[in-house]
Amino acid sequence: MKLYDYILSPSCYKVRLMAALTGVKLELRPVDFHPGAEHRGPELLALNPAGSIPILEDGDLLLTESSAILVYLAAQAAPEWLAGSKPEEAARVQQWLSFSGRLTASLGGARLHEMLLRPGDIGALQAQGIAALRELEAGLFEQAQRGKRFLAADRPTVADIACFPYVALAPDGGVSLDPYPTIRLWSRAVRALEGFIEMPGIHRLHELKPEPTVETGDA
Ligand SMILES: N[C@@H](CCC(=O)N[C@@H](CS)C(=O)NCC(=O)O)C(=O)O
Repeated sequence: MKLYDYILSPSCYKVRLMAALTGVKLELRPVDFHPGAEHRGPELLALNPAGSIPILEDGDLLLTESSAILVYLAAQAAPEWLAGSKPEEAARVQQWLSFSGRLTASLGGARLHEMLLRPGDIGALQAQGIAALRELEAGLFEQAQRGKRFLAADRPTVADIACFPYVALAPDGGVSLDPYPTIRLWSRAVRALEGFIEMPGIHRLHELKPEPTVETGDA
């Protein structure tokens, strides 16, 4: 399988991470995203008219959209990363896959603005990012109250991988993760997964600081 990839792209990293966690071997085809904007050149636009990466080729199959690619890799190599047969779990996986697009637009947009000087209303992007992080914190907190450490189940699914990178890199866009203890716990759980790989700015769990405490209330 060939991945059109850029090392600093969180969306491409989702695919590299999923492949590493599920033992899928990828051939990486580096894209000159910056400064070359190769993803907007004729060769890549012919593959993905949306002008974005990642793009995955597997024989005759061409896939765009990171969430679809995650589902494809999991279905091929590790179906336990997909939703199981429980209707609520299936719905939650879809909910967070869809939600991950908001993280890309808000936190990802703020990061592009801060790192690559992309034009945009940084205040609005950060405010949308913070609103999304609050939702994520609430969702994970509810899961914690049910004794579950991940977004859709008590095991990681494609939904966690879809949401994780832009959250972990939020500080690159000037958005702090300090107010979100449940998100930080979840991030630790993801970074501690067997087979986890890093990207610049996201490190595997090796620090020994005490875990943040989360009050789960009496209810
Ligand atoms: N919905 C797409 C979005 C991916 C995305 O935003 N990729 C970025 C790189 S991290 C990109 O190619 N952006 C195009 C651009 O900013 O010009 C997906 O999930 O695959």
